[in-house]
Amino acid sequence: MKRVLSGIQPTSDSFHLGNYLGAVKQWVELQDGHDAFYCIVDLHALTVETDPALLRKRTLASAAQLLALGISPEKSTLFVQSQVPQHNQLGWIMECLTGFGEASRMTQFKDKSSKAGADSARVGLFTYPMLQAADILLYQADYVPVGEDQRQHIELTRDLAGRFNSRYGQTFQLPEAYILKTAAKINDIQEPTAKMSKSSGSVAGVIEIMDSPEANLKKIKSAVTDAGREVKFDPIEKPGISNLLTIHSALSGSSISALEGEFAGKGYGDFKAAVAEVVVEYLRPIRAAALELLEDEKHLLDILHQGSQKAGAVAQETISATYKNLGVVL
Ligand code: ATP
Ligand code: LTN
Repeated sequence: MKRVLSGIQPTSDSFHLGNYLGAVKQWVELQDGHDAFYCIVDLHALTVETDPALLRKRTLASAAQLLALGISPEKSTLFVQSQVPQHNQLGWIMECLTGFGEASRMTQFKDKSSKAGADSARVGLFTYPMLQAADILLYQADYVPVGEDQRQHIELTRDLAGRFNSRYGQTFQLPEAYILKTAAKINDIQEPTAKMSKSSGSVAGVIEIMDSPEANLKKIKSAVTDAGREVKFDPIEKPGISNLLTIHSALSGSSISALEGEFAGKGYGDFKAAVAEVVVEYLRPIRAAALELLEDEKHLLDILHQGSQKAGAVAQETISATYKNLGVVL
């Protein structure tokens, strides 16, 4: 069976529709027929200022949401990064393989460090992609389901794996990014040329899974639209409407062209009301399931501990092989 690995940061109380459509929806689909590992990457979340009580709360909330969205602990291994210390061990080795210039070209680092102000950005933000490479290579993953913004990090991971293999002997599987064309980038609904994001963007532009149905209804009805009045997919001229078409299509399963036909001759208001209905009804049972899961903390912790044990066993095999090939005395 092919291996799949992906990760998500517990940096917010709620995942958003971009996280779900760009990544987690594919995680759920790939559970069938693949050996899947899904990781809540709490160490990555430390690259921004964190509060201990919030980190704990958000890690548990992430687990509850992933389960509510359809990740099954029977089908896949769901775990917490910090509970598997081999991630730090391989992370260091990846840092020692990466060039300073190579790391400086990572666009996520450039974006996030410029927002923080170059001097206050953390060193951990700079080495973030090397820890991510370790996450992936530890599990010998074939596929990494992510949104478009992560493509460069997966390319770096492949480069590092190839470099290690050619210097020290075959050790790592070269992973492939698994990115859907249709939902690779969901945009902010208030600023439809920017990515919907947990850490930036206005609250009004981000559709959160844990938001109340009423709040999401209101947000979508106030989404920014474009000039003209035709509901047509045109990301350059009509970024707002195109983003809403993408969201509707991904959740309802109707094709974009069928939706264009359905709303021909109707105004933006009718269209936004329909998008709101689809989103709110899709998310309603998911939010309820997540809230219910959050009431039993022990059950969530049990699932995560079991996952971390399974993950740790696989990770240890890779670390042993890596150390042996490096010449570390064992
Ligand atoms: P931040 O904006 O704080 O970096 P994030 O919202 O990008 O956070 P992550 O935990 O970094 O969330 O990402 C989890 C997964 O969701 C990744 O695979 C990422 O590519 C995907 N993703 C995030 N935002 C979007 C989006 N707007 N459209 C599609 N996929 C997305
Ligand atoms: N960098 C990713 C989160 C992430 C990840 C991973 C994704 C950390 N480790 C391993 C895939 C595989 C992000 O910012 N979205």
